[in-house]
Amino acid sequence: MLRKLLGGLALASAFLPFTLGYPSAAGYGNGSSGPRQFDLTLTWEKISPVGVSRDMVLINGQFPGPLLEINEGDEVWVNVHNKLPFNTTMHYHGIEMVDTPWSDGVPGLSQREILPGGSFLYKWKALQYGEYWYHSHHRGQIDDGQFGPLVIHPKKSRPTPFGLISQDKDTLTAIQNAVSKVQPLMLSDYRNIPSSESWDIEVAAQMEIPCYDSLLINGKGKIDCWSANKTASLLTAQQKQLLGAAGDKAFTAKSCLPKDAQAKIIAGNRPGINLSAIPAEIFDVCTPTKGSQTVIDVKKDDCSDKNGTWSAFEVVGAYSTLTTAFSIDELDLWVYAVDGEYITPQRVQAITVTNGDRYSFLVHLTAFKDYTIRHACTLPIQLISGQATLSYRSGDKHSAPANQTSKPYVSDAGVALNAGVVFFNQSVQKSYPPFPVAQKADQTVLLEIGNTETAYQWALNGTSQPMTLDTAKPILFAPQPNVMNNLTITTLNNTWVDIIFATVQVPQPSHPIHKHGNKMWLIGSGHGAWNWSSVEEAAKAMPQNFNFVDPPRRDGFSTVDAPRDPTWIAVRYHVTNPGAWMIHCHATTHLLGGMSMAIQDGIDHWPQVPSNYVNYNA
Ligand SMILES: [Cu+2]
Repeated sequence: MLRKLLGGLALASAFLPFTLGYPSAAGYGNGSSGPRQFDLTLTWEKISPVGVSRDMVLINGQFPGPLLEINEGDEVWVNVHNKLPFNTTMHYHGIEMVDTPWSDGVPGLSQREILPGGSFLYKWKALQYGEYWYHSHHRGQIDDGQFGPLVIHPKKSRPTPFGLISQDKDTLTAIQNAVSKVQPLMLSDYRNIPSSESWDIEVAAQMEIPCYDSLLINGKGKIDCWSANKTASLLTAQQKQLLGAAGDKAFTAKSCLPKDAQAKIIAGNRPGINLSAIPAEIFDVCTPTKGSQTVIDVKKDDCSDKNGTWSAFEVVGAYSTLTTAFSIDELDLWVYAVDGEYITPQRVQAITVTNGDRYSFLVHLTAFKDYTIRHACTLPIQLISGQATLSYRSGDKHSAPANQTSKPYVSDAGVALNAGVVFFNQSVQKSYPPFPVAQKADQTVLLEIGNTETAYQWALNGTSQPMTLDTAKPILFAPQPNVMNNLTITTLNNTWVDIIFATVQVPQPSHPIHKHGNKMWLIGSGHGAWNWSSVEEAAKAMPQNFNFVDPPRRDGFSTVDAPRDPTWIAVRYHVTNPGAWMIHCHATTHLLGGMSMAIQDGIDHWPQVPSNYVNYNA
């Protein structure tokens, strides 16, 4: 087994820069003279990420899945083998799938489900560069561990922003070497039961159950039960206010907002809520474990300059529900790419990471010691944190004093510990090189987001997507020209589209909205009701709320948290990639609860779907 594994790694490294630490998938074919190919075998097995056994999805025997390393320009084939006891699909998050929309991995939109025992060959071309991830797009399987990182190494001709970090030649060489060995940091929230069980509890309780057992980094963590005193000392003003409004005094033993407060305030005290259907383990009973911790070793090597060593990381928000503050003690983070694309670097000490986000950053290590990597929940519903270790040595593992404690920048409540701590600021995120946006749109779509029948059912525009979509004939195989309704948006090729996400129900949490098929620009956001017929009209009335010059560009944007009054965001995109794409909230239970729509982009230019995809499981 070991020999086989090493053989695979050696083969991979013959063609690609070998990423130390995080295991790469043993791909074959080098992508230029033939397709770059991977096999991903999914199995359902008992493992213990936090020291307690549960069934999880393993990908090629590991959780999280192996790193897929690809070069820009490669033809990519990913053959997914489903040895799980249930149906599944695989989605390549942020990959635009130009001319191959049938490989996007969304059941009912682009493919039929992969049945147990079946395989599906995803074929696409790597026309982008940067850091991405792949994950199940079926039910709550992300929460069962079906995800892994994906890196596309850029062509040499790509302009890079590293000259804005340093102009020293040796430093730039070290930075380039570090970026070619970028290491994934998969951040996830973890519960000790399968996602299907969580969903059954939600349905029985008629409300969501957002309280987690652990926060993991690269699949490792522990169950850390804080004392009542520690939890009380970390409560934020908003958390105290929520407790007070519900008539509660304290967070639970798992440091969660109690379930009765969730029912009263978050779930709006809707009729039908049944708190007795929620097992005590979900909110109230905390049993600590030792668990395990990810250690990332960095040595002085070809990423070193005269002052220290550069190391590059890709943070992936593989969360189910939570949003966190990510930081590494004592280290500045040079954020150089967001959702895979270069930006003008921002030098920060912390990054807010939500579901689906990717941030690529460099650190410059100058002192040999252990640095704690942290993520701590910033949502009001729970106080929880997770850690890993970044261990910097001169080369000999024992050459530095072990177990020196580093000093945190951010607390276990996700709060900056001193005034010098700067968070990454998306509102001033600039594409590098600049990527201009159109000044006017051809089509405006207004979506009013909120709950529908129950507190666990959600909609982007008044109608929850039924779960029967999973087994429906894929929309890509049966286009519906001119259809515009609560579950479908239709656009024409080479047009510009504005989508306004307006919160009409308050209180309303922030929703991480992800679009498949292309990136979008966040051209505006604000508080108050959206009462305009177009962005143009709104921008005339409140120009300070809009940016048409250099707005941030990503494949996902979060709506503005609306605790009391309505809020809105406006995104703009260019239809250049015809196909059936999903737009949805990336919080697992919101997607499960129906918070998705289909976009038939460029329906006047849809490609012919190859017959083997049309006929798959037909
Ligand atoms: Cu959501």
